[in-house]
Amino acid sequence: MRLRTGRTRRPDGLPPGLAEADGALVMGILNTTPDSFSDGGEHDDPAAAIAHGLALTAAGADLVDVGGESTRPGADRVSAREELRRVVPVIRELAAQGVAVSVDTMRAEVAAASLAAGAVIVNDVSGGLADPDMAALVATARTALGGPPVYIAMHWRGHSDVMASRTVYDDVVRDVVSELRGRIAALEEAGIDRSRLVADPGLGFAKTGAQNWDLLARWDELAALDLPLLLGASRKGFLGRLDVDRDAATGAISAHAALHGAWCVRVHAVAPSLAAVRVARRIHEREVVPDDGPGNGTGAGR
Ligand code: PMM
Repeated sequence: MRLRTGRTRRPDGLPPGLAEADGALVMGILNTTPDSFSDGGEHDDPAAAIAHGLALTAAGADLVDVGGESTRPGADRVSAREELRRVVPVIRELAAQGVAVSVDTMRAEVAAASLAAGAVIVNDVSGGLADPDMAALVATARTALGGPPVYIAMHWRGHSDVMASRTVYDDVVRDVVSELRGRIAALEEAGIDRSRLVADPGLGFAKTGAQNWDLLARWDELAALDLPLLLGASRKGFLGRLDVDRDAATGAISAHAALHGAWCVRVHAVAPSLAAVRVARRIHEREVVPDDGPGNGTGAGR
């Protein structure tokens, strides 16, 4: 069986160290919200959020994704002012400490302030649909690295209040790919260089559980977008139905994504996904593990 549909594609505009990294990256999730999917309320004071961001990095996250607005189904929107208050001080401090930061926002105003505070990636779950000013901002903004930011465009069909009612597709994978293609074309038209773009199928956003599994199973069709791919499965509801630990299930999905050439996995718990991407990297490299004597390195001599 051929596991990979191609080499891992990665965007331009990443900090040194991540630009040339081989295999999938791990993005740690830092929600500074009182009401997110799974970690809401844990990091809504800046000091606690900064400490958690540093802990994600210490655990091996390559990037930290800072979000100030919950996208949980049914969630209300927060004001731009509140979103700015939540994310900017956290991004400023993490970036000052050398962390590669992305900002999870649908607002151009928040993206601009976050890039000025040191973020290098804009992660927009609406793919530019929620704010008509987003694409132009990303096209013209410059990060502290000197160039335009990386822009993650996720497949999206509407805000949290309506997305559960927008799960009708002819064929979910074909429709998601075609809707993403439309977005990518519009973003390029607005001046964003294709080399900075990352696509994301948006698991759980206007998708049923079965549709999420279809998107995972038909990875080759996502890869045909010919862009770096990010996957956000972490702790989402469809994993709960497996009746296993959701972080362990997330790690298994990270292995699937990394083996198929994903650029990045977005996760709450770093350790299971770090293990997954390292295993995938070894398989891809077909590397001979240095001989550490008889046995398998567990010290059991088996
Ligand atoms: N999922 C959530 C938030 N942001 N961003 C991207 N690019 N992809 C995702 O799948 C995604 C995201 C919702 O999950 P959370 O509330 O646990 O962060």
